[in-house]
Amino acid sequence: MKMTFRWFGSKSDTVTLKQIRQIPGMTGIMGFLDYKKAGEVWERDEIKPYVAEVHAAGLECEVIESVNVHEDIKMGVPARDVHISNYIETIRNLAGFGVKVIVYNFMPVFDWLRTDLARVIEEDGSNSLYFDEKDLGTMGPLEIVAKTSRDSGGFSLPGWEPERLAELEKTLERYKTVTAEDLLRNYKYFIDALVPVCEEAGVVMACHPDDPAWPIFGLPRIAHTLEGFDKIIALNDSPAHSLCLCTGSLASNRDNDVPAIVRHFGRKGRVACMHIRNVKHLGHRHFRESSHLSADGDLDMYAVVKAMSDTCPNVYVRPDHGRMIWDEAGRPGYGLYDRALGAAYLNGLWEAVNKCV
Ligand code: DNO
Repeated sequence: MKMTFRWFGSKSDTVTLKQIRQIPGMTGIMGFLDYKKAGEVWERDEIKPYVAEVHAAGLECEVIESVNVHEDIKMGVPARDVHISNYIETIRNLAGFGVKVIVYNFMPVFDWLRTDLARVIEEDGSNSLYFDEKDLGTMGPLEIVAKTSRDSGGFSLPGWEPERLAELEKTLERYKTVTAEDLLRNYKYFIDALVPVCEEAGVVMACHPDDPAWPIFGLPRIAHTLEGFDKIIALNDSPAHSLCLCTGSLASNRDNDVPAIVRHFGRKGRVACMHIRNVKHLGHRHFRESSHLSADGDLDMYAVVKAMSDTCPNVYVRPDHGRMIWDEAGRPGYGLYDRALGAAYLNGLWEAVNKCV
């Protein structure tokens, strides 16, 4: 396990590289140029200073999350070829600076979705990301976007990049004729084009699950169950076509047995990285994000870490979303304190699992 921490860059993150470096066991970051639009090339002279800054802090920059996929690629329209060739150039550029894994997702329009970004947890006064399908009520996609950006506290939210949402109405309209089968076919076209370049450059593509783990607003979504990921993995046999298993996204759907999913794809050699966090179910399609501790949520973190240790011990890991605790103000889900506690807890589980054989 290589323990990493998501970092949004010194202009955009409330957390510093020095703070990250001081978390026990931290080896590197999962990096992001948060101003890049889907479809744009990440230029070498943009990547270089970012990576140099991370290295200067004594950390590695072997994982990038995310290089977002342009909607034209997901929709399968002719303009996709330009975006795919830009994506390929980005892969080559990142590889030139030592990047080994690129995390992305194939969710139409929306990345992750919550109905509250700071729901207070009554027991201890902390707050965390929260979802209740009932709260969507009559809220349509446009309203949820407006609410999320209002509630973001002025921080850019990964997956909610303004340009992605600027043409929301038009994009939603264009998706009306795209089925889950079309999405899978378009995915194959995309991944088949990338794989030869990845193999040559030594880069692995890691697909992140849909979050929450079911279709929303009638949009097709294909990456939220073991069976769905089996179909995705079958699109291309190369180990360069891999997964980023996010335990919290998968566990939002109670039908998903997360440790079993980790074992299934770990054994196939198709887990490149993991996001680890816990969720607490409060009803049907109703949950909040909890601390990482097994006892605080519904996921058995020991079982997750054991599955990882047994089947994919060399994965990159990051403690995913934390609660806001100790009066920290920051990007929802991405403060320092609770994620640092999560890392320490996961390190402890890792040590115990590996000594107790
Ligand atoms: C949310 C993140 C996601 C993730 C992307 C990967 O906090 O886990 O935005 O980075 O889905 O492409």
